[in-house]
Amino acid sequence: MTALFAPYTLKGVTLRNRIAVPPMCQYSAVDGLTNDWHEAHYASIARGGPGLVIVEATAVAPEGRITPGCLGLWNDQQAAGLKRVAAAIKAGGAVPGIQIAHAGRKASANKPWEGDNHIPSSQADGWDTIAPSALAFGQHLPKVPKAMTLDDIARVKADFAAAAQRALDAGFEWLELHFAHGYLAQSFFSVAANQRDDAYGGSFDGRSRFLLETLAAVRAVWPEHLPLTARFGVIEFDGRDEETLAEAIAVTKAMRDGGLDLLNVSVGFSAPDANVPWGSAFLAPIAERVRKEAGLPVASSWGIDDPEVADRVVADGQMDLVMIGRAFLSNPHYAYHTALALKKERPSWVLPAPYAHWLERYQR
Ligand code: FNR
Ligand code: 531
Repeated sequence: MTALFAPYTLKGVTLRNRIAVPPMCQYSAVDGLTNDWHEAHYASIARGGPGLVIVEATAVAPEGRITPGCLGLWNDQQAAGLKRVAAAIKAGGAVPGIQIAHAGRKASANKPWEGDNHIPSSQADGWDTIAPSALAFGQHLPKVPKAMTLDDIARVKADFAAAAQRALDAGFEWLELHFAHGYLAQSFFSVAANQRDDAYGGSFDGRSRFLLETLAAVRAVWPEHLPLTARFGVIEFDGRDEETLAEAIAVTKAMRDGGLDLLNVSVGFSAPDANVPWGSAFLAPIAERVRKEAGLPVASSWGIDDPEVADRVVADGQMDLVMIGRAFLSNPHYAYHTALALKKERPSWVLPAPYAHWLERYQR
């Protein structure tokens, strides 16, 4: 049994293997609603063999979408569409997960192939953005957000809890809070983006408060037997890596104590001038450090699609789950082909029975 294809149990959920598909925006929604594309896309990925499929960043409020094409989970109609997506993922044999998010000052942007730029609020499909402080991200996202009031903060925390409840009712079994990639929660933690002088800014405790209180609000509605996880940028590659990592590990310990079951280790992307050392599995050593020092299971991603590399990062204890994204866009059966590449010939360990039965008996 290779490490990568060993089942994984967290709380009351068992994944058929260690391969997870991380959230990947599809920019295909209207008013936050799913459509045939989302059902076809997620169904195709799930039946290709991963243990877990996490639905793309899904906004907890209209102004929390990154683009007008993002999914939302702030009303019952959106929940009804996502219920079908969760069922399609489960039918494929994968555990259905969803990432709930608020884009903060990175919201109101157009699609990457339309420029990845802010849409002016004066345009029909643009809106005013909110953030910890009235500081723009910069470069292609120049809009200055409104600094959130304490009422805004309370409302957004409640929006996360309400979206978590809707996700549970829609049949999702794995929840990921989007605390990474320069969006709202990450920007509260960032010394560059958060220059508040009240209880939600300044010191480490101040900059951690929004994350810990949002986690607590979601923990109160998300059942103990289902994994409650977060994706969090633990490093910014901005020249302050040691300080950032030390603080990130400290807040991760606090989240673990607050009921977080697993951390999806990622990059902060809090400022446009990061010097990210892109490369095969470049985050794996960082994930390993968080796993050991914060003492909780971790997942991570970024260029881990080579079968031998994916198997090794799990076998070496660097992470418990491997998040493999773009490889699944080019090959929805990536998990099955990786099983073959690792000389695990038993499709029944990877694919649903209707496929496994015939593939098992007619191996070429
Ligand atoms: C992403 N990524 C991403 N991450 C996240 O936390 N929420 C999201 O909704 C998205 N959306 C998204 C869309 C698209 C088109 C891409 C390519 C990526 C990041 C993604 O989950 C993953 O971490 C990266 O793609 C790196 O992993 P791979 O693709 O190198 O395996
Ligand atoms: C970040 C990314 C950067 C470089 C390569 C792939 C992905 N993602 C973050 C996504 C949106 C798209 C870009 C989210 O977290 C929503």
